[in-house]
Amino acid sequence: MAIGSQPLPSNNLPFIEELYARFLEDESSVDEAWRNYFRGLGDRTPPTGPAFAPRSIFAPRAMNGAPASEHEKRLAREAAQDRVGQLVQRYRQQGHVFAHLNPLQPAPSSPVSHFELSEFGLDESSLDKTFTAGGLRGTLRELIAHLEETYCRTIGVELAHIEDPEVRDWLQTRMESTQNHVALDRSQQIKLLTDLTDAEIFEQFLHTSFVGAKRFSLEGGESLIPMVQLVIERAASHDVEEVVIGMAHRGRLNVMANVMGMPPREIFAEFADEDPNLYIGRGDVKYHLGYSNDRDVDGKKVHLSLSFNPSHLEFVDAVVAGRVRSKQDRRKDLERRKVLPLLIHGDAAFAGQGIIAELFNMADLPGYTVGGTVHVVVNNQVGFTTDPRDARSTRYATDVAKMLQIPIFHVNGEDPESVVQVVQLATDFRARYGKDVVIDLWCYRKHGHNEGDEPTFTQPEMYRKIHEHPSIREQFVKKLESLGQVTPEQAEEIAAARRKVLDEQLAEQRSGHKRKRPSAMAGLWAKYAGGFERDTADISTGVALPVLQDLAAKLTMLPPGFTAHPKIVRFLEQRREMGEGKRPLDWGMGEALAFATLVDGGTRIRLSGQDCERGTFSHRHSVLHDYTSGGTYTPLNNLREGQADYEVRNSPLSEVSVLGYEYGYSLDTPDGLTIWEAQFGDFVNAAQVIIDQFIASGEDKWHRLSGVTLLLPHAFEGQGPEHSSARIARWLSLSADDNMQVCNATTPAQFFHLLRRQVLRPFRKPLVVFSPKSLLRNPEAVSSLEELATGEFQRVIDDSLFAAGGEGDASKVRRVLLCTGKVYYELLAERRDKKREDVAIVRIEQLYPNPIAEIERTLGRYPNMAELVWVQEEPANHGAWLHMWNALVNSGILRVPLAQVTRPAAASPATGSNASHKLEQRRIIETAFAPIQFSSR
Ligand SMILES: Cc1ncc(C[n+]2csc(CCOP(=O)(O)OP(=O)(O)O)c2C)c(N)n1
Ligand SMILES: [Mg+2]
Repeated sequence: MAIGSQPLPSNNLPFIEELYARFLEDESSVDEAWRNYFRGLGDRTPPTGPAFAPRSIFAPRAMNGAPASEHEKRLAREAAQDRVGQLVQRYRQQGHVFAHLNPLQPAPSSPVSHFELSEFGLDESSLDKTFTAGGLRGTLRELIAHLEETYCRTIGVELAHIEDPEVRDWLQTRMESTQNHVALDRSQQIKLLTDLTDAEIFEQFLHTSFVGAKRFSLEGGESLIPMVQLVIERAASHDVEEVVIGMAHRGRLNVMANVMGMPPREIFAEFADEDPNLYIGRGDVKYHLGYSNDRDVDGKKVHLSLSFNPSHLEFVDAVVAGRVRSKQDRRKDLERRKVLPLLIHGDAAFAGQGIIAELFNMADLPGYTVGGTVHVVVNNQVGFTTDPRDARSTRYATDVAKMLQIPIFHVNGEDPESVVQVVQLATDFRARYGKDVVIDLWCYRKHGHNEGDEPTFTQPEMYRKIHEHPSIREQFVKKLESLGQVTPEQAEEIAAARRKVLDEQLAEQRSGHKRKRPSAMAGLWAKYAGGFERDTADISTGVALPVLQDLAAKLTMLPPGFTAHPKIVRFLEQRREMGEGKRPLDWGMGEALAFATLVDGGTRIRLSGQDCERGTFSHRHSVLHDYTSGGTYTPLNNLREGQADYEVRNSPLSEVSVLGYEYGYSLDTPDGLTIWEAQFGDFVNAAQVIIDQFIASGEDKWHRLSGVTLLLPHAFEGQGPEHSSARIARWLSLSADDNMQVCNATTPAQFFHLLRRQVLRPFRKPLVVFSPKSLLRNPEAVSSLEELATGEFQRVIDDSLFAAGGEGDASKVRRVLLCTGKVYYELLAERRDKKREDVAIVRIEQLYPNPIAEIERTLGRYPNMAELVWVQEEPANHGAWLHMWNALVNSGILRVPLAQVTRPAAASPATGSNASHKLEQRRIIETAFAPIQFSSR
């Protein structure tokens, strides 16, 4: 019926007519599916008549002169027609509910109709009448059979939430014109069988060769392997040149061996784990490692990267997205077609982890889109020991994806042909619309959560079925046998060939092959270094005065006809005066000149964070808005032809996904400055997993470097417990092995040099900056242009009163106050008030890596120092005190007693009362200058 008699989606008539007109002019201008359809129409006359007739929502009026009975008959016919239309719609919208998705349930014997005819006012008497509805034409019986086959077989599709009729039509046409079948030739069938065999044999081989070792077997979900292969192949046909894959534990080793092309002997060497000295305190487990390789797909090269991944489920997704965006930007692939992110999820994690919703929210944002991600949920219907009933409130594990206007395909993983069909639909959808797409791959988990786990404690019934269940490969072999495509001997040959390869690889490994974890330091990264800071020379980060003056002038010019906000006019005027040397530079100008000199010198910058275009504290104004037209202008992107890009993006209101994204961006941008700014530093703990699992430990675990830079506004200014502290102590407790740089600059010049140092040194480490709030406008926290023109970032700043050229006499100093950040200016004011020339104030601008040598050198300049006092405004357990105490004591440089002045240790970082804050702050400043009882005396 339907195909032979040309089913026609008619619910978007103008669209179809336009397509048809285009087809008549030039056949190649329309999609293949439409081309075939229109060709089938035959005589090339524009279609008219019932199939194209728009349906009226009004009942037609009686025609003049027509006999009443004719009119009534016609009304009845039209009413029945409408009811059939509703039935067609219902299949399209809800057919998935009846699809046979769960391989552990028997396939239903095909019913006539899953929907009750009576619900639509129809009955069996209509079954053999002909209808035209929803673009389909045939008897009701034929229509139902057609729709059952398309929507209720082993593919269930959700598209009712998609508002755009063109998108729904495209999907419906693709599915209904084939009844969601795909014709596979023998070579494709053999390829599928080979992939399934590779997947199964690999797990069996590990099972017997490394008994009891954890591998998170893919068995029960082997279809993942052909599915991923097909995504890559289909993507290559759409000219995708790179695929970045993010996935968790389940089946990861299988993907490494059978998709990524990692030699199995390398995986076996990881299992053997023979050298206990190799990774003491370092490295990661084998099912977290990354890998990359080139694949040849029909003569096209596709580069594959599997991102390393922590145990924390789903967080890598944000990192993959950022990596993809960086790769696209580097290729200038602004249509975002050439690099494809492929994320493989678990059913429980996908439904449970909130970062999934955050990422879907980012999917279409101009600053974050990656042109669509292909998501595959390996839905084994269990999460560790937890049933879906206890794991989610939704029907499907994928329901969160319905927040986007994208199709969700559910497929029974035991129907390889359907697996091929959904991969084609999904990958073509991404290529056509540049949006995400989700495949929910229904399968089961043959063993427990890992190989040492007993699943029948908690899922006895399910596992009774699983134990009796033939593998996907066995079932597919049977099917191919019945089709006469393969003999049992041929199927066994494929398996034997695979076993032979694995045997050889194991023999190689056992005969002394040493594991070679791939180096992450090739290609783009070859020029950069991690390791220890002491191994990297400092470089001068000054910029010649005339260049600074020229850039300052360009930063403050507006294009002709641009009307700036009156306050912005004044802001630019002040910045111009700073550039002309008529005014000292404030913090914002220090930052703007750091950015300007970098992009002018060819270094790309990406800055993202909540409201960072203007800046939370209105100090940045990177993007200017025309006061009359609303147009925008970004001075940092208009410095000169050929400059590097300055990309600044207001982010969605999320920390964890955005920081993960920017970290990912930094992984593929060693030659650029990638910055994430928190609204207030206090909120950074919403991204704690990205900090602990990636930023702090990525180099240790995976030897992957990142220069991601975090700006975390921090200081005690009476704004309460959640607007005061970026929790310095926590950052310092994560600091070891020179894993990151933790800094607290106090002048615009220092910030300027710090930002430039971050990208101009070949040393790549994450940088955490406790950035200021009140200092942004403190008239003392200023610098001169000359300070930007010469020198470098100073890890420790000596007291200028006693430094060369200062008025003080260092020999009179008895007490040295060590501090970091904004409290310095308060201590300075107090010393001025108290006229205390016996107290020096030394600023620690780099808290980690510990600048012990610089501290020792600085303290050595005070020959009569008798007391060393660490002063901080944070409670004792929240600031740098414990870390500094530990570092100073262990360094052995202390010659005098050390004391601390801090707020008392506290559960919450700051008081909610402004008055209490002021009293506490006063006490700190006063105590810093008062006699102190040294406990060590
Ligand atoms: C954020 C996080 N919480 C908890 C865990 C512990 N954990 C590891 S695997 C797992 C179950 C995952 O289930 P699912 O997502 O369905 O994947 P499957 O193992 O079934 O493939 C859990 C809870 C984790 N790794 N990460
Ligand atoms: Mg699961």
